[in-house]
Amino acid sequence: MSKKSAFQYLSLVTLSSLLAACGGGGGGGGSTPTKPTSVATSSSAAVVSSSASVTSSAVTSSSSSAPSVPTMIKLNQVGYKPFAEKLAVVPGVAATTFAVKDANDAVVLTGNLSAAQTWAPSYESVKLADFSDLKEEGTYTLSVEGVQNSASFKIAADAYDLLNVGAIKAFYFNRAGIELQEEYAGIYKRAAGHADTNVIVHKSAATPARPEGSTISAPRGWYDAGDYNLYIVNSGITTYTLLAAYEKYASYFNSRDFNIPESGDGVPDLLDEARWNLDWMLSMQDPNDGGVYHKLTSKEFSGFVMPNADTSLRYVVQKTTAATLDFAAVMAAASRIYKPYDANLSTRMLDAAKAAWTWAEANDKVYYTQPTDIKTGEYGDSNVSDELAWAAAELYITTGENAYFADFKQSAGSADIPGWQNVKSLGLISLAHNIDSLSAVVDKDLLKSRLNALATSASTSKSTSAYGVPLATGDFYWGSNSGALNKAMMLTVAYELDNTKTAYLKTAQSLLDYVLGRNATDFSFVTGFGVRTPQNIHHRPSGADGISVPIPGFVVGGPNASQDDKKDCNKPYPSTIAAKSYLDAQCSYASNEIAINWNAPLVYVSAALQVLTE
Ligand SMILES: [Ca+2]
Ligand SMILES: [Ca+2]
Ligand SMILES: [Ca+2]
Repeated sequence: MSKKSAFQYLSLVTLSSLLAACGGGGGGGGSTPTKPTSVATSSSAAVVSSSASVTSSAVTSSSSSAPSVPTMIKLNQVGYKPFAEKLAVVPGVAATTFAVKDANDAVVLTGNLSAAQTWAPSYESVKLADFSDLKEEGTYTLSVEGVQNSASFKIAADAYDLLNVGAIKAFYFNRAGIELQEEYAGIYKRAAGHADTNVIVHKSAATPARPEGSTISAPRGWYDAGDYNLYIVNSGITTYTLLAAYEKYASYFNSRDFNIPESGDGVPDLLDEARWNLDWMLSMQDPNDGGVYHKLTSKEFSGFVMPNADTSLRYVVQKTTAATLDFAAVMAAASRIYKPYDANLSTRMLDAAKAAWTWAEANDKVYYTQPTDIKTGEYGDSNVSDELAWAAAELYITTGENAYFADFKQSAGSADIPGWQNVKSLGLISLAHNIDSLSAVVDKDLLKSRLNALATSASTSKSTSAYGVPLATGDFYWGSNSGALNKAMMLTVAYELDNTKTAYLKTAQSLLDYVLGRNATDFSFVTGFGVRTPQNIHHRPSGADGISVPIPGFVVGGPNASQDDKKDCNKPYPSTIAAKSYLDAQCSYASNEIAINWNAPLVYVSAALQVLTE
């Protein structure tokens, strides 16, 4: 693919009408994409997990040659709020000043570049331009003598409104068991797939009440990622993150209309979208004992076909402690959040959470073991102390019963960046969000100090980084973009507890900027949002729908230093360097897949920065 064709993007005007009935002003324009439609071929790549937390061996330059100088100015391609910190990464050329020009090519701001510095993850020599002083709304470019002008970017009061809608609408596009109608899906309308009303109980999940080969009904839910399977563990952190965004920013979301089938029904659309998956999760609990099946899956990954063309048999597989505790945590949180809208549902969710908790107490070390006839994602986890802690925190907050909190073990460990396998800090988020109603059993000072320690460390890392982002070479693992966004989420949580710590907000902003273009690949990693965005995502509907432009609103996994898909990809990565290990090809499930747990923190962070920054 030529570099030029990679710049093709979906018209934001089209995007705006597609995503929301009354979304934010789109602005901008776009060329009509002409990239050939990707051919829907079968790819049975043995993806171990679509979002594995892989500890990568950092790929670093082994030579003693000088760092490379990038060719482009890198900045957030979507835009900035007027009072946000605004940084651009500039190639390490001789120039010492920069200028920002408005849409009429008039210079509106000039400033000095920082000294050149090498960013270890990309092994590049770069300078930083700080144009935070520019606060006027408008469309601009940044220029430096000797290099190409930056992509145009905007400063706008509604900078992240449309991005937030897009990130949420991606969940609608990944709904199982529903036809996507043109009214809501535009050109991405499609037939329903995977009704899942006759799901087979796999022998690994068999019980006397539900023997092997019997069937259950478990409809709805979101497809996990680029594949069509559904996994409770990954659904747990994902659904929670959306609910947490709502719990913290309810007044923001209450005024939003996402143009989904449930718009206008009196329930906030974010809660409607989350409900689609919560209904599925509820059906994954065995009512006979409270245990929760680990996943609903076909035996192997399907080819790159549309949902309705995948008619393979579907199974529920093995109840596990991790799945059951994640379920307990999510249902406990959902119970308090849906209470104002549906008291009966709220009660049902809390009862389900308690039944799950009871099962997990009696089955506290049932780890997932992939049956030999099942080849799809594992989401295995042999440490469930963090799942126990998270469920304990949510049950405590919702019920007010102090006894639950003992299992949170507040004095142990430190705050860290959550991921599907490591969820204790999700409990910290809920405790922070509910800090005004916590009983004395919680040490609030300790809660704050833990979050402050994490946020201070990230902010220090950002302040010394050549790219102005708190990311080191070791952060470029499979799904690295979600690591960046989850870090940003934790920073906003810490900032909410102490809004004198403006560095936390700036550091969160830097991570969103990173995902949206201030990175070593020149891509904005969210489909449809930015000037240069992923075109060939590893996502079955986008691969099979006959439409050249991928479905918008999905964040891709991003640079992955270990390049775990090299053996399955006939195209080479552009570089072996960690922060450049990104390949915009459908075969690249290890850098260019999408996943619900990667999109969820984009929802949270885009809402938080929209609300918290003037
Ligand atoms: Ca609604
Ligand atoms: Ca765990
Ligand atoms: Ca497509």
